[in-house]
Amino acid sequence: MSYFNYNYALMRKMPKSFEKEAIRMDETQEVDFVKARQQLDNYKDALTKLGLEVIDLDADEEYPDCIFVEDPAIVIGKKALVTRLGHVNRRGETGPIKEVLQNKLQLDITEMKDEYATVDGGDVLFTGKEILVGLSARTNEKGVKTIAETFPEFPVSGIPVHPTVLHLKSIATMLGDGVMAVGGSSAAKEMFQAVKNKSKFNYKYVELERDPSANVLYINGKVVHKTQPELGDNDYKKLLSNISGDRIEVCMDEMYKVDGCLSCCSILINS
Ligand code: CIR
Repeated sequence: MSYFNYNYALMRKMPKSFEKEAIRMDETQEVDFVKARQQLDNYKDALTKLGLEVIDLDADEEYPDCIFVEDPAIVIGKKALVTRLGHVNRRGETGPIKEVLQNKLQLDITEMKDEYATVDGGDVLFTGKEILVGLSARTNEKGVKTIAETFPEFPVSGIPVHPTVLHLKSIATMLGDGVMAVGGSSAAKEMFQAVKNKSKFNYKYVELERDPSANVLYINGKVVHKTQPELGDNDYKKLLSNISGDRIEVCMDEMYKVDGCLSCCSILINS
């Protein structure tokens, strides 16, 4: 059984507050709300085309970043860990997510109890064999410990995240079974070295020039990746030559202004 086979995706609609209030590392970035919402709609269509049933939760104006559902819960197989998010303003995003995972999808739920532990799902890279967890401004050692306790069937290793990078998955995701895409900035290269040193299994690494190119979705043998203008010609060619199955391109440049990427807008589930 592959852990990358899914039949559901959990998403959340975009609140109007996203435009002005979504947290961003570069505060000069201005979001075009109409474009951003269209990009989220296109993303949902891509998941639907891949055969997933998309559960699309209502927006919550109180939580401008609530579309980034990857962060409030980690789902592996039939288990879900509802996180204590690293950014205090995002902590209230978990309620409706937990409700659906528990009641509709019948997953086995764990909630983070330790009031000092924090995890953002964007730091949690599940390779199919082990869990690599970014130690970042959002995810701490106690959070890594909670992940290890929740998923004792997998080795769990902490990977230092460079201060200029938001999450581990901002620079690395799975592109196929045993294949990892990684970004090429100097910060990403440092993190990649730690991934190679700390991981317990060997992977094929597809090294890309741009960090955002390395955030892809691998679903049911197919890949969702960004568009050629976002990737640049070299990364576009390299990605295509490393994808054997079907693929779908989705533009996420508005999300990127607030540090969002492809993986952060859904939780992929097999239930
Ligand atoms: C934040 O700073 O929390 C959001 N603006 C971006 C979160 C992106 N999440 C992710 O990549 N998993």
